[in-house]
Amino acid sequence: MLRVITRNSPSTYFQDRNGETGFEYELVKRFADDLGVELKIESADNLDDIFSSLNREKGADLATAGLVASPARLGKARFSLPYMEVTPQIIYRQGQRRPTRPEDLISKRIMVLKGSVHAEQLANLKLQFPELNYEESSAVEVVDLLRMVDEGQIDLTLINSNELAMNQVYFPNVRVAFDLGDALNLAWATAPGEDTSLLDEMNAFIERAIANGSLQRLKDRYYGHVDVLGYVGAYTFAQHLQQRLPRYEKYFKEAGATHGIDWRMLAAMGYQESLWEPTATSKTGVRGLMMLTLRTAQAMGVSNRLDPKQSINGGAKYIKVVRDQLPESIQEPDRTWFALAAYNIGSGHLDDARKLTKAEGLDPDKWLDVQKILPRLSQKQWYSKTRYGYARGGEPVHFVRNIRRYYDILTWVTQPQLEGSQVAEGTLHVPGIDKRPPATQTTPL
Ligand code: BLG
Repeated sequence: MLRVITRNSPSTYFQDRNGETGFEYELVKRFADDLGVELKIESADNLDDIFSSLNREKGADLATAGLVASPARLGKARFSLPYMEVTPQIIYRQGQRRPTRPEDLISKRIMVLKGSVHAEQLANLKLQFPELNYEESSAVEVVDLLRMVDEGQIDLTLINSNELAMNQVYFPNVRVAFDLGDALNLAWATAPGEDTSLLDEMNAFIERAIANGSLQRLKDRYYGHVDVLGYVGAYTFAQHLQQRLPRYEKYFKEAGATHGIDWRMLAAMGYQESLWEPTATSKTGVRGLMMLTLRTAQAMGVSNRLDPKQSINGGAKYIKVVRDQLPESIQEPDRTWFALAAYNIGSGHLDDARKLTKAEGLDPDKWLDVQKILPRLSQKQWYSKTRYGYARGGEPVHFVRNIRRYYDILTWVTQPQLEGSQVAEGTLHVPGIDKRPPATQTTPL
């Protein structure tokens, strides 16, 4: 058995509707699987407890918690090869004056995690600027620090860039003031000692995960939304999540329940289509929160496309129609991505793209293959050979990619939902804080 100690937070380890998850958790789970041993996860309340567990008889074998291999920690643990590079960042609240250099931290209310490298950094800075004051707390997590900045309870905090990337979507008011110091490396930790067998295995695993690309894929999955949204997009999304989504959440849930679709998938579609704006209109005259064409709206019984309730219900009905038209050979989760593509480009064009995919020797039932071919629908040499002709084939590729990201974010920030159960309104939460047991797994559509 591999006993692992970690922290309960969005970037490390938390429960979602499918059970245990989180970047650090998934990485260490693969390590345990490779070793062929059972994984036992324990979560510590604070950083000091992590290191004392490693050093205790019958404590954890390994710690993974976004830990920086800092010199001050070398007596308490041995560190693996690094698996991620991060930058320490001073975080402030938008609307306040932006600090730009270390001197600007003087006479601000600053809080960091007790026992963190950030506390070490501030202690060093205090040698240079004795007037600098800061608090260290072992009662909070990084998400609490960000919330306190977001709500104005403290002025500043110091956290790692990956933590901000993961949490920006929950806290619309927090911004990076400046990077404090050089990039740092995150690593796994194990107890000090002579025996290097576990450490050797850890290092070999990390080397393999780097070489075979699996580490990068995991990073993309957890941090990739930042690439799609960008930082501006991430905090805009956070603002819209607080200001716009609550107005329509009820309709998404109702339509989801009526048509048997995860409401967060509908909400993700609505965000991609209109940024949750019921009066949105595209250049092509497609309108409303779910961007229905006139023809589709009529077919779905929508009389007023600008009415958000009707639009959402029409969109839900339509995605179900196009999903049901797909051949049985397309299985989940690809079935969901194909249904989204059909929603955007139409079933006929999607079928054309699948035929071109097959002709290319690729698999017409796999989204990964079909998305490569879809852009050809806008090139004459290809579309002239198809039944339905020209289409903006690149659009559904972005469409699906973005919706998948929005859906991921929405599943993090909403309560686990049991299919068909009533969920209270305004249920946005931060994973890792809500400790309710996860719901049973449902497919998104
Ligand atoms: C979709 C329709 C499909 C239709 C395709 O266009 O609209 N979907 C909906 O109305 C929900 O029914 O398929 S067809 O009926 O089989 O032809 C193809 O015409 C909408 C798309 C079009 C797109 N947004 C939903 O995703 C859009 O507005 N594109 C224009 C973007 S821009 O403003 O010009 O940049």
